[in-house]
Amino acid sequence: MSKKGIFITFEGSEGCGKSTQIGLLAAHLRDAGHDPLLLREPGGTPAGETIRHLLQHALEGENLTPEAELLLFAASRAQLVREIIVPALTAGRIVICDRFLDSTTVYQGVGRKIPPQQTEMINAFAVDACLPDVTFLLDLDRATSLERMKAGQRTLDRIERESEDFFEAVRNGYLNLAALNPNRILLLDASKPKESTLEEIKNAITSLLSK
Ligand code: Z5A
Repeated sequence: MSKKGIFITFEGSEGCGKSTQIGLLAAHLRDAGHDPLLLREPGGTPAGETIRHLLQHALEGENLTPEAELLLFAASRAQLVREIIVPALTAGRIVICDRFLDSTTVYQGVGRKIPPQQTEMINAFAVDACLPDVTFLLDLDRATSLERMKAGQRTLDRIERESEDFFEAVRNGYLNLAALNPNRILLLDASKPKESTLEEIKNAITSLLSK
């Protein structure tokens, strides 16, 4: 893949503020004359959005096994990478994705306890050489995350109905992943006011754009 653009991903537990920060960062980039492409996972393509519905809301998805769930997230990602992300990066665009392969490593690998070598193999097959340049990990304790989700007042999807142990494992999984990938993953305290988190993100992007 010959790549000229910049690939940015956001990760973290539900309600940690990914969509909020993506919106603020996109506005900042547009003010600076860029035209960022905003995507989400699962989803972002017609096939991916259908897979998203099956994974999160459809009755037909209620009894998905961990293995089927892993493969569906990977299928959505494989389509998104080839149909949208690689062409956009090749055209020089800034691509911002709400979740990417780290979500699979953590939710299916750590949360669903699928062995790491299997999640890694499927992740690698799905993305080929398309890896993020930078990943912002918004870390938030479970209590605050639940408060924020309650304030949003929406129906919980299939994964959001998981146990507290599952979400504790997910949070720890993300923190371990950040420790293992210090050059790519920037760990941010998402309990801070949104403006202060945005400042840290803007600083990191400025240094990336100046390279
Ligand atoms: N999943 C998976 O298992 N494996 C995979 O490979 C992939 C995904 C790709 C997708 O969820 C689900 O799929 C997710 C992981 C799984 N499941 N879980 N559980 P989604 O896309 O439907 O939603 P989400 O990514 O989990 O989170 P979200 O609901 O979109 O939340 P968010 O984007 O991180 O947060 P937000 O909407 O920006 O903020 C939430 C609220 O907090 C909102 O009212 C804000 O105004 C407020 N907020 C934001 N920042 C602040 C600060 N700093 N202070 C106070 N309040 C704030």
